Amino acid sequence: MVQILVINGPNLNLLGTREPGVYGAVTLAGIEERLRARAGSRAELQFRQSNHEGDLVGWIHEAGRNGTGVILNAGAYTHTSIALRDAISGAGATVIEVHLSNVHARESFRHRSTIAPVARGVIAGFGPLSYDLALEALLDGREGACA
Ligand code: CA2
Repeated sequence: MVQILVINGPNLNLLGTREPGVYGAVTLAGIEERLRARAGSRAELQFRQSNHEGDLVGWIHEAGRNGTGVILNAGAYTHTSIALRDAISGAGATVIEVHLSNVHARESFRHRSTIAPVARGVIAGFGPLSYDLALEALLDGREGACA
């Protein structure tokens, strides 16, 4: 069975409680529920969330060691963390970077991602569907890889 680790970073535990205009009304538990329904028997999913950068680094190392694909919403660490970038490249983890919002339509500090260059791909702007699309991309494998 394909193993996939879904990692959510800082403040994403607040989803559904504030800023519905930006992130919608969905909770993290709601995202987990719909992703599990979509995966069905095609993949075994693990969900983790932390507000601490070191936790995310450790989980990426673990995924690299185990050959587990990662769906990563690193939250604001996306825009700041060289440690996360180094963890992904150092561990050799296959990571798809996801965002609920279209970060490129927001403040300019959200346009830059430290992790995008070492991610397998980036999906942003589709709300919870961003996670579903990342799941499909991981399950599809590397055949369609571009640049
Ligand atoms: O759009 C995304 O998924 C983001 O990764 C969300 C991050 C943001 O820093 C990125 O630029 C884009 C923020 C997550 C915070 O989520 C909250 C949810 C509800 C209330 C407050 C924050």
